[in-house]
Amino acid sequence: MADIMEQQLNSKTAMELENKYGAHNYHPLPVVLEKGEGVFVWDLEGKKYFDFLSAYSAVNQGHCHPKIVGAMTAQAKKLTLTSRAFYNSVLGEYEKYVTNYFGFQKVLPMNTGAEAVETAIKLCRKWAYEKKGIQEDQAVIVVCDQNFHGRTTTIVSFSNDQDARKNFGPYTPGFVSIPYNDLQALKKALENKNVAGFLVEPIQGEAGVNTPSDEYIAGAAKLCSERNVLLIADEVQTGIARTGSLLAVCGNCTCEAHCERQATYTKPDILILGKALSGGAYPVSAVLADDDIMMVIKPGQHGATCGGNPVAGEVAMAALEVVKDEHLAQNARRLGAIFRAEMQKLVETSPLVKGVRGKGLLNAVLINDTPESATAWNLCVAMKDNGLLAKPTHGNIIRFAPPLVMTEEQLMECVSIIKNTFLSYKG
Ligand code: IF1
Repeated sequence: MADIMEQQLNSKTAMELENKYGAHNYHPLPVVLEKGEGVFVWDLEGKKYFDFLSAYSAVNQGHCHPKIVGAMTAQAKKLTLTSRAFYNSVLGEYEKYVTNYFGFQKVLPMNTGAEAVETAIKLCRKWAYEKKGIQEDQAVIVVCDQNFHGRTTTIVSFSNDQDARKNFGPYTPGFVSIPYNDLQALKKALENKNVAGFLVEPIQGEAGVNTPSDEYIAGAAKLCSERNVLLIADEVQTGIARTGSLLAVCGNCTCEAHCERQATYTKPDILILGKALSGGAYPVSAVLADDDIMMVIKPGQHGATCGGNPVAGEVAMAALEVVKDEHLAQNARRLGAIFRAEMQKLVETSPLVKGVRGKGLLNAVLINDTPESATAWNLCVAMKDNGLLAKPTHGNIIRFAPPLVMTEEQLMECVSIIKNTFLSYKG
């Protein structure tokens, strides 16, 4: 311990410590963050950056939002964890709040996004056997090519990303993968009477902000409903106002809280939330469904030590209040349109950029080079040096996803940093 304490902690020594003592399961951008506030983060040398990743859309409400941190610290001083062996004074209040907020009868509280996805898979299968009448162990769940739903063994079993799944077998059976944004492919897959559910991201984040047609989710819901198949929407990354509506399945609705007034809203049978459900302050995830689905889970059949803990409940209620109070969905919608328009100008002026896509403040710029090239990475390092943090996905795509509390003035400052970096890039 002495040598660590003797070393003056700076970015160099911090990276060396991670390299020496930590598993090498990530390849971070060479920056060591020590402080965060709103749209800004600071490294160990005090350099300030715009955060244009938001911890992969977990920090939608901005870093260390005082309302969220206040709720967390107040509860943490009272009671942090009881397990579900007993009731606690926060959980019922939180469950009522979050089910009303999103318009479902029940919630099953978990901690990480992957845990929530696993929960949804188990719920769908159990419903299939006990309600739909599919023969036990025969249930099939349809997923999409280029999906990302987490990193557990079952979830990577239906990934087609070799990095995510190779040498983690044997794999969990019971999944069929079809092309994304292809309703004919879904219709064909649903001819199999053993299909229990369709698990889909309304926008594929990791695949490079793969944005489907406006009709896709509603069309999928119709096909599923006609065949008594559960539509399972994974909104871990797209939810909580990120795409300019409360949920991406709200379509083009400008809602900020749950509503069914808008014709564009597609209510999934099972809704999966995570990340910004806590504003990035604490691991909180949730699976929402109505009674006819959720009540197939009986006491002792599913759960987790920390699922539904009182700190998570207070944090999530504060985080969702911030989304409404600060009109984050509207802000994401408005600023996202400005950002894509500005990036489109870069498409026309820079040979490095071949496209921009996204919705709300979940956007990506397609770099005009191969996925194997280091161009996107080098551009991110150059943007870092110019005070903006973003990270490539799938090699030649740069995801741009700032906290939704950003102002137009700050956005335009970031646009300038991005444009200046790209236009002065020498490769
Ligand atoms: C990492 C990716 C994004 C998700 C969706 C479930 C989960 C995620 C749609 C699981 C998590 C995170 C994982 C994080 C980086 C990030 C990510 F690059 F890995 F793929 F956002 F695109 N459903 N996505 O996006 O939630 O268990 O992580 O809480 O693995 O470094 P989790």
